[in-house]
Amino acid sequence: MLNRMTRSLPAGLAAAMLAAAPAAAHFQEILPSADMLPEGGEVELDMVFTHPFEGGPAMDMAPPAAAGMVFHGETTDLTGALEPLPGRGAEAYRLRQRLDEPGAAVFYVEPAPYWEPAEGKFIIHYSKVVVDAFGSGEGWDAMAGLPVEIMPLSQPTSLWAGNVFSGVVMRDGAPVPFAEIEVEFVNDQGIAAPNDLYITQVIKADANGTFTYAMPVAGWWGFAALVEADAPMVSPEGEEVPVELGALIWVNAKAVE
Ligand SMILES: [Cu+2]
Repeated sequence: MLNRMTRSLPAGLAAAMLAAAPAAAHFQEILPSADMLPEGGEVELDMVFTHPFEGGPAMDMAPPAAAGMVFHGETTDLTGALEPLPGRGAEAYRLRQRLDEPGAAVFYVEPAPYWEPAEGKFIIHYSKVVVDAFGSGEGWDAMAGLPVEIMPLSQPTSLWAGNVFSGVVMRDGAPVPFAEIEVEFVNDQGIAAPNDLYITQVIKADANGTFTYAMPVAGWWGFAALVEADAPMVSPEGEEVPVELGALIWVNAKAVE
C-alpha cells in the first residue's frame, strides 16, 4: 500500500518512488481475544489483512486456504469453522475455539494468495499466535508445520514491554540466514511515527536465522519474515509473477505497572 509520504506527492514522483519502495507493510493479523485463558474457555481469533501501525486500510481476504491449531502435539484443522468478521473495512474472518485443558495452543492461518498489483506479486502471509490455557507454559514452542515459520525462542505468553523477543526464521525446516523481518505493532495508543521508517521497522536475522527485537511499548507486536517463493504464480493479467511468502508471529507485550 502507498504510505503517507507517497500519497502526498505528485503522481509521477509517487509512482517512481513506489517502484523503488521496499515491500509494503501488509500484515496478516491473527489476534486472539486473550493470549492467556487463566480458567480455560473460549478464545476468539480475528484475522484481518491490514496495516497494524496505521490501523488500516484493510485489504479483502479471500476465504483462507487453511486455519487450525496445534494443541498437545496434535494438529486440528479448523478451516470449516471460520466465520466472516464484519466491520473491519474489508473481508476478514474470525475463529472461535474452546481450550478446556491446560496447555498452549498455536493457532495459524494460511491466507489465500493476495494479488498486489502495486507490487506486481502475490502475497501469502502464514500467520500464527500462541494462546495458553490455565497458565500452563507448555506447548508454546510447538511448530505449526508451515512452509515458512518463525520458531520463537522467547515464550510469547510471558513478555513485558521492554523485553526482547527472539526467534528463528525457518523455511522448510531449516533456518534462513539474514532473513529480512518487518516489525509493526497494533497502534491503538495513536503513537506518532517520527517518519515512515518507524511505521514498519526492518530488522534482519543473523547468519543462523535468529533475530531479536526489544518491544518498547505494551500491545500486540507482529514479526513478518519475508522470503520469495521458489515457484511463480500467474497474475490476473496472465503473467508469471513472484510470490512473497511471509512467516508471521504475533506476541503480546504487557505493560510494566
Ligand atoms: Cu500495504
